[in-house]
Amino acid sequence: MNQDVILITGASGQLGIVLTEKLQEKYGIANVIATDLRCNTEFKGQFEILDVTDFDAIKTIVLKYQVTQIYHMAAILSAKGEGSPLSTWDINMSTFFNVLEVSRLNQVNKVFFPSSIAVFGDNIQRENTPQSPNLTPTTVYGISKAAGENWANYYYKKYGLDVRSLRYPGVIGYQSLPGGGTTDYAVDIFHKAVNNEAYECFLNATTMLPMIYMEDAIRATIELMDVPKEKITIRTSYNIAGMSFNPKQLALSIEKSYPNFQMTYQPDFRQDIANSWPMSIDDSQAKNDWNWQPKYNLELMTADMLKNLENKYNSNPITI
Ligand code: AKB
Repeated sequence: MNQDVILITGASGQLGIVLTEKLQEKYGIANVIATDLRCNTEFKGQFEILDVTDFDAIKTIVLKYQVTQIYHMAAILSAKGEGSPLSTWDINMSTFFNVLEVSRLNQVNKVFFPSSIAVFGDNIQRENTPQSPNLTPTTVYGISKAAGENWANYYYKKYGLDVRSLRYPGVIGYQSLPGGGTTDYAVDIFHKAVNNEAYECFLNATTMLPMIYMEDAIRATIELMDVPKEKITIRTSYNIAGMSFNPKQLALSIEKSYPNFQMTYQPDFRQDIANSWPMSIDDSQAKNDWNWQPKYNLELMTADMLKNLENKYNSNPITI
């Protein structure tokens, strides 16, 4: 079997940073090409500056390294996207079209497309949201992800391009910071807690949302990409679940280790976005098709986040 060569777009983003490291472990550092508009200063490995809106620039990198798989992680997220709806649509869609077309025309054999719980919207069953309800997303990010899922399916059916996708819940990790999402509070809160600072939450106390720990999110991604093709029955995007909680429950979980932790609530425009999203997710299709199983619940995630952030801040004190 020929060695796979992996290209990651958005490699300096919240998931991209961690995914790049895991893929380097799996495929070897020389076979993973991380790309983004900017290079993160601590990055080790092969990096190329890449603007994914530039078709020729992607093609050049794909040909230069003989890329066989693309993980397309670059996107503008839900909250940030609302500041500039039309350019968010343009960027999220044109980058994905570029990745799909470059892949189809240049023998890239697998593509990963991250979708999101943002594809759901008003009128869904919000508890245990099923795999295939009517998708009526309320953000431009959600609209672009729902459209992207259908294009993934289209490229698979029309051209046989093996595009695979997950609908990520809010992702929580200590390794990197999120930027511009509605679920970002669930990461920011930990940084404040370990620095003994209070946190003002932009969602109200009872806003239940689906979340997943970074370790589980990355493992799900790599497991899906490794599954034999014939096991994949969903060519739009798989629901995956980790845990579900609201800000109050998260604060209580943190208070077990930080009894003086203070949280206040000042809901802003992100509250309306969160209100249109599921509270929990039915991921039975992913469980049936490729044995998906999350490992982290609220308690395990909180303990691991606190331990790792305490180490991080003790060895390199900075504030956010
Ligand atoms: C966001 O909040 O926009 C993202 C997501 C759930 O896709 N974290």
